[in-house]
Amino acid sequence: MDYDLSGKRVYVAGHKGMVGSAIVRRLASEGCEVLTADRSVDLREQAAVRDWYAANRPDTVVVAAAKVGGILANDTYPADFLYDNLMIEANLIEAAYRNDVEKLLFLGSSCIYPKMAPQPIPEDALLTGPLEPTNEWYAVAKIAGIKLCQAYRRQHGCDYISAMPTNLYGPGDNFDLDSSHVLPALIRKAHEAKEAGAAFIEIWGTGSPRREFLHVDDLADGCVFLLKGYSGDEHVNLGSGTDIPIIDLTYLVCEVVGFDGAISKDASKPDGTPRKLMSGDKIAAMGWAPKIGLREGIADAYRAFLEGERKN
Ligand code: GFB
Repeated sequence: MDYDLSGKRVYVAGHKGMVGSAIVRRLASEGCEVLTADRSVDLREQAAVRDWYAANRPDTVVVAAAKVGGILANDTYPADFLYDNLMIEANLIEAAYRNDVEKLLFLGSSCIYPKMAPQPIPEDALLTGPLEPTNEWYAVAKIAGIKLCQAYRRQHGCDYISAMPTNLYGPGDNFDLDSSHVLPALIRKAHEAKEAGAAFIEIWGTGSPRREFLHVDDLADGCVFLLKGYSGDEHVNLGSGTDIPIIDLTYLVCEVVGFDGAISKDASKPDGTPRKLMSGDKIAAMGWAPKIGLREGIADAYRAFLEGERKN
């Protein structure tokens, strides 16, 4: 039976982030009460999380809080990516159990899959091979989150589910060049080069890795779809169904931004996994599909970037 969100107290953990804020926007049409915790609640601290749950009594929880970053940040801060994410998810999931939360959605990442997984990657490729080294710390934490949901379901009958989003982008993204993912980095680089009349922009690695991108508003829609209609043990992939080489993505971003200079490659930076296109068959069979095309989505992300710049 479908889970009706109307009238529920829905806690969105990580509401200030790109993903959490998109989920809050999407929940506005569900007739529920959205709960958020301010920054004074350190989600890595068990007592703080337990106290917050006891005081606020959510019915439903979305675990969109995480320490996230692009390939270089993942590679540079392995302890932060592993420890922070383990603590955040363990505290949020355990406190949900203690406080009789009816339904919980945990968000992971497509980097949970083996580096050389078959493409498109089906859900059952999990734990079938070695991980990509640049992000294995983050991936291990996210795999632990999936397993926590399964363990609470198995031992205590909790309706905790997991979704694995592909590479995300959109309004609210991190545009800091050292810590961001590729798409916001390219938007910023192309924009600044256009403004400065520069001859070229530089991208990291060879440009040949392929990535799949999903606009965060599509992700939020998929999350609400799963919250309402999915109660299975296995995690569900949430992607756009197509991938693109980084070099082609760069051309597309330059076109949208209006920068027509050259593109150079910094081979000292890592490529990461060669390809991670997920299979969307499982969620498609349930009746969900993304709506926002890549070009349209990039234009939206660029608009959000310009708005942010104007505010600063
Ligand atoms: O988005 P990204 O940082 O993360 O990089 P991953 C994707 C690809 O774009 C890599 C290349 O091959 C990068 O080398 N790239 C080219 C750039 N230019 C740039 C640039 O200016 N900035 C960045 N950041 N990349 C992350 C994982 O992997 O994906 C996380 O580290 C998480 O754990 C996330 O899973 C979704 O796709 O390689």
